[in-house]
Amino acid sequence: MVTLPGEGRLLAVTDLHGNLADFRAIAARFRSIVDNPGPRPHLLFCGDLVHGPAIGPQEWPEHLGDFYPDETPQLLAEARQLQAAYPRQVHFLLGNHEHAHLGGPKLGKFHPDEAAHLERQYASGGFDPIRRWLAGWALAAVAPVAAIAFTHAAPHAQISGPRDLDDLALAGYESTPLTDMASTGPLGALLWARTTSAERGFAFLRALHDGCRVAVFGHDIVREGHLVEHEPLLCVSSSFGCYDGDKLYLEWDLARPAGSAAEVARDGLRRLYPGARAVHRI
Ligand SMILES: [Mn+2]
Repeated sequence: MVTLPGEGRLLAVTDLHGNLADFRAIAARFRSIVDNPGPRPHLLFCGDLVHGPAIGPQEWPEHLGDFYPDETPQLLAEARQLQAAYPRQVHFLLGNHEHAHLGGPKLGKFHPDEAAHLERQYASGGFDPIRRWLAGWALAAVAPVAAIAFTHAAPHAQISGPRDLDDLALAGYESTPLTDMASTGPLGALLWARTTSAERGFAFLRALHDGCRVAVFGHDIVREGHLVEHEPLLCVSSSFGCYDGDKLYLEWDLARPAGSAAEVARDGLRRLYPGARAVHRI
C-alpha cells in the first residue's frame, strides 16, 4: 500500500491502456506544478497503463471514444523515467492488465493474449525488467488526511487491515475464469470488481485506514468521465473508452479532508483536455 502525505496536491488518473497522448497530458500537468513553492505534488496512476486496442481509425468503434494508437512500450518507458525523476512523488497501482504479466488470468481484449502480444514487442529478455517493476506496484493507496483511498477496481475486497494486502500472492491465477476473478478473494476483488455495496465499500475503507470516507477507482468505463453510484464510490474514467473532452482526472489537496464521494467529484474532478469538446457534462 502507498501512503500519501497529508499535504501537497494529488493528481490521480485511471486506465490509460497504452494511450501515450493521455499519459503525456497528465505528466505535463504534474510537471507544470512540480517546481511550485510549497509541499510537493504527487501523481498516482490507478492501474491498467498497458494493453490498448489494435484497431485502425477506419474501423474504430464508437464505444471506444476518440481514436488512438496503442503505444504501451513508449508509455511504460516514459512512466519509468518520470518515476525515476520523482521517485517519492510518482506512484503506480496494479491493474488487472498488469496482473496478466504477473500470474493473472490471460486477457484477450484486442489480441488472443494481451500479455504475450506486449512482451513480443521487446527483444528476448527485454520485458524482464518491466515485469520486475510491475511486480512492485501497489494494490492500494491511502491519503489519510484527505480520507480517500485509491484502488484499481471497486472496493469490494474483504480485508481486516492494510497488512492483508502485503500477504497477497500475485501468481497462480493463470487458469482462473475471468468471470470468477472478482469473487476469488481480496486480490481478485481489488483488480476486477466493477462495483460493490455501500456496506462493503465502507468496510474496506475502514480496514485500510480508520476515518477514510471516499473510495476512488477506475477499471470500468464511464462515458461521462465519472460515476458516484452511491457513497463511498467514485469511479473515474481518465482515458480509455472516452472522448477526449469527457476524460477526467482527480486533483485534490492532500491536506483537505473529504467528506463524501459526491464532494470529491464536485470539487476535485478536472478535465484532462480542458479545450476539447465535451460530449457529456460533468
Ligand atoms: Mn481494469
